Amino acid sequence: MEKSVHLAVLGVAVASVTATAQVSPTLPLPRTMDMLVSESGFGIWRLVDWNQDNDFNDANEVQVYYDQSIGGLNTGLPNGLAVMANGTVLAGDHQADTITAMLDVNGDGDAHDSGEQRVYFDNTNASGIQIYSLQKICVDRSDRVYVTNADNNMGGSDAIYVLEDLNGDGDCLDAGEARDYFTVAGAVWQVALSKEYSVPRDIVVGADNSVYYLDNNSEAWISRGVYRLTDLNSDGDCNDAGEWSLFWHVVGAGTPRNMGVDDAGGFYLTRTYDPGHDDEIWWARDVDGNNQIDPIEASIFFQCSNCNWVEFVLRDDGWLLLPERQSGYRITGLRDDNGDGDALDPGESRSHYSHLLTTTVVPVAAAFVRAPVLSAVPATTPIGSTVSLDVRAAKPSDLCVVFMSGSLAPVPVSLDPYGFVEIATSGIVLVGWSVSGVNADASVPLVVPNTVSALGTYGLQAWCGRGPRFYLSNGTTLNVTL
Ligand SMILES: [Ca+2]
Ligand SMILES: [Ca+2]
Ligand SMILES: [Ca+2]
Ligand SMILES: [Ca+2]
Repeated sequence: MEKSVHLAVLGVAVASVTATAQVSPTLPLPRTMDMLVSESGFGIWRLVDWNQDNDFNDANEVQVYYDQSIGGLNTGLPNGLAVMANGTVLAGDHQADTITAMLDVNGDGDAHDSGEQRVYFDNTNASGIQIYSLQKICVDRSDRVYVTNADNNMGGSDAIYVLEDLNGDGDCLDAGEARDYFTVAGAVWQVALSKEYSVPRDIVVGADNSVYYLDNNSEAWISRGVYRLTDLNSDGDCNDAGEWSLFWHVVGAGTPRNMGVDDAGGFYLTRTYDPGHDDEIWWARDVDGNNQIDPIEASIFFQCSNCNWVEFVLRDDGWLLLPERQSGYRITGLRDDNGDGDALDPGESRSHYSHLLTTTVVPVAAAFVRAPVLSAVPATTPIGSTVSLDVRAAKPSDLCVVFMSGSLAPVPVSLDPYGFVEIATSGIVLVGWSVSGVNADASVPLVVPNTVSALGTYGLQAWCGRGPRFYLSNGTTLNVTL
């Protein structure tokens, strides 16, 4: 069904209609733009590849997004970093166990201005949820925030909490807005052995809409690896029978540290062999659909004898970016260009950032700013009808201008530093413009002439932004029929 395809593209908006809506399993990764990198005791950097040479080493490419000494709210040790659908940046502090929300409302490139930062969650919340050792956060397609908590002998439980701003006031401090999503049964500090029963660490939402978290305990009691959480009875948690299962048992010496998931349901897992920092990335996919990774389904994607990756993020163009603290501060990019299942071939790994070349960033966590997304609703329409060209911009109050030409471009054309022109570059016409609302949504109507000469397929693309940062959306098509 064509319509469901477009609803899927607009998955965030669709899924927010009802809190329990199940989302199509074919949702793409969010379109990505600039890279955000958090630094302990500082805040958030914004890395912009202005000259689009696939690195962040050129002039002005390392910018301050949020300096806690200017913004006023401390981001502390920001272990968790995630970006919501309307561009709000969330930073989870591992020390104070708070989450700070930041949004560049006035479009000047930072989140220092009045009203641009607020407490999104802390332990004063009216729901009574107490976080003792915030590990990581992630956001699902309905803007629900998942938080991993490891008690680490400081109290509380090894658990996953879910935060949801039900009253829309911009935080999750109100009653009922934070709740237990999953508690690891029996997970208490093992006093006699001074060991953790479990350590929930990284967390992602999979292409199947299940939540996957990495438990990197020492395997003294329960298996180490990736667990799959699926709320089968839709009661809002995964504590019921059958809702929790070991998805990927990670055996052997290397401690799993971070993970990511791609559009095709592929899982990436970094492993470290401290203290020598021989790091590896493993890739796996549940090919036979038995809801677990069998040994034959996992293989090595990359290895490095002198790495210490602290984070792992996937960009929508296929690059995996790995910020690290080892032999200096750097970001390595990996991409499997020859499709053989690894990034070990010549040219498949390259430096995207080195502190030796530009401003020093000491990375803790990373995430991407979302790029604008355009869809025509419906994408197939008869002559004489009106189509809604829906844009999800990178943030509220962005100008969104929609253009059209006769087709998509055979090959996207780079337009530094604004992304790629994905529609045919001859015969481009202006369709219209709009300004995104508080949810970063904008809509431009297109009236299709009621004439057979309008029949055909067209290419459409949006140009969105404000202040210094404009960016092109994806290209999409409109098919006009009788
Ligand atoms: Ca660059
Ligand atoms: Ca600002
Ligand atoms: Ca609220
Ligand atoms: Ca349940």
